[in-house]
Amino acid sequence: MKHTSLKTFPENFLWGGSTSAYQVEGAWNEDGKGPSVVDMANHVEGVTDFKVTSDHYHHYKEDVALFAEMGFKAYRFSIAWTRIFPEGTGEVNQKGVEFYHNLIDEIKQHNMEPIVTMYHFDLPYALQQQGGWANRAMVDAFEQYAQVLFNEYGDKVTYWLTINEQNMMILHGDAIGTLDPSLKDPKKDLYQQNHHMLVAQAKAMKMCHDKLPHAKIGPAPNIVSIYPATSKPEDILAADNYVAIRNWLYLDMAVFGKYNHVVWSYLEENGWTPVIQDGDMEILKGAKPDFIAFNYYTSQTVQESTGDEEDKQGTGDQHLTIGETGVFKGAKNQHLKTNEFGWEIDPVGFRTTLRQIYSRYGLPLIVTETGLGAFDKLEEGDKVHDEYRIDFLRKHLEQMQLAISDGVEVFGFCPWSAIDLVSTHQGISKRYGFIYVNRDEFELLDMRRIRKDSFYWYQKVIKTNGQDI
Ligand code: BGP
Repeated sequence: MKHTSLKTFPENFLWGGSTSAYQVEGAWNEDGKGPSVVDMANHVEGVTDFKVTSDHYHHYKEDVALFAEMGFKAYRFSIAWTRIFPEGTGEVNQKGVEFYHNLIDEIKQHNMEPIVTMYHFDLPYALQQQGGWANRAMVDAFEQYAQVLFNEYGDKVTYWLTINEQNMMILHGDAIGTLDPSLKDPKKDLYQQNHHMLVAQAKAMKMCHDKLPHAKIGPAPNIVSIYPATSKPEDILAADNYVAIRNWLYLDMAVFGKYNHVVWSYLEENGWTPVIQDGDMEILKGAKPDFIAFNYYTSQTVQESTGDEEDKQGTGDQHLTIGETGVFKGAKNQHLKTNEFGWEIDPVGFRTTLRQIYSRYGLPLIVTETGLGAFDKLEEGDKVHDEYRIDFLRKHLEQMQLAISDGVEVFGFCPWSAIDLVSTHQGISKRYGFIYVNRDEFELLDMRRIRKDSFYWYQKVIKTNGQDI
């Protein structure tokens, strides 16, 4: 649909940027922090681990000042569960609690809104050793953790995100480093984990509303449009299967408190239905998010499953499609270009995604991640000419404005990432930030912060509230 006049970005729109604790903070074992599953995972050969990353733990004041200079209205970051509870439960680590007080205060002093992700991939390793999310006790552990966060930071934080990309942890935990390699029947285990995460999320949303009437809370899955490879009805059905398994399972539960029927029958068919305790469905129905946060990097295209091993081919990357025999098969979209890592670039798909989520749930939306990973080059005179990133973000913003003009309610945009950080499995050289961090894969160099060209571009975008993109 064409618009002759575009709606402008709303007043008080939350322009910002995102990070996650384990990818940006470093200080992985400082001030009492316990190890998380990503600290203990085997790291991909040839790329850095998560021990130092961008050392934001020690540079947070400087970094927050740079975000403020860009004009950020909001900064989305995550709290490392293992700083608060080094063992996942039990004794609170006061130094960890203090760090996030300092960070939040710093953000607020610069007139930015803190947007807090409670859990972004970094499950305490101690909990993993007790069975991780497959263990029902995790629901209580998360509740206890949520309680501490709401008690400590509740009067300073308005926007809470429960779990980052729960769907990617379930579908691509091997790539991200959250999958327990010792699992004997991973799919069955994963859908049990999924159920426990959904119950834990529902309890956290309810607790947030009970304790903090002014606060708003929502889930933060990765949601993207799924295209059929052709108009062949079987391809369309395959896309319908995948969209339910990848997207709607998570949001139907968060918003409506029910299992998506297509997914439920798929779980039954495979013998993967989770154990549901008495009272779980009431808990799930009784919690309502105030908004939906979502991450979008690329659309995905699928076709009919051919029923052979070829269906399952894929790289294990969280943004590339792996098929499932009898359900769908990943396909290449001939109309899209890819980035240096093979991810298809699809700004129009971003508009479609925004429309689809809003039509289905009717809740306000905030984009908590999108962005372009690239091998940036630091040039003479401390310059980083990342016009490819500007181009990516500009095209996505144009489409977001079109979606707003289509009537979609969007209240914020926090691309990935506010500053360079370590990718889930492709190292620090896969950079996303507006700010360059001077280190290499294995050499830390001076870690100085350098404003990229995209920094100045985004500054102008924010200053004009998206009029000049
Ligand atoms: C999302 C995650 C982020 C982030 C991003 C980019 O799936 O929520 O943590 O890392 O993808 O992916 P990658 O780091 O693999 O390039």
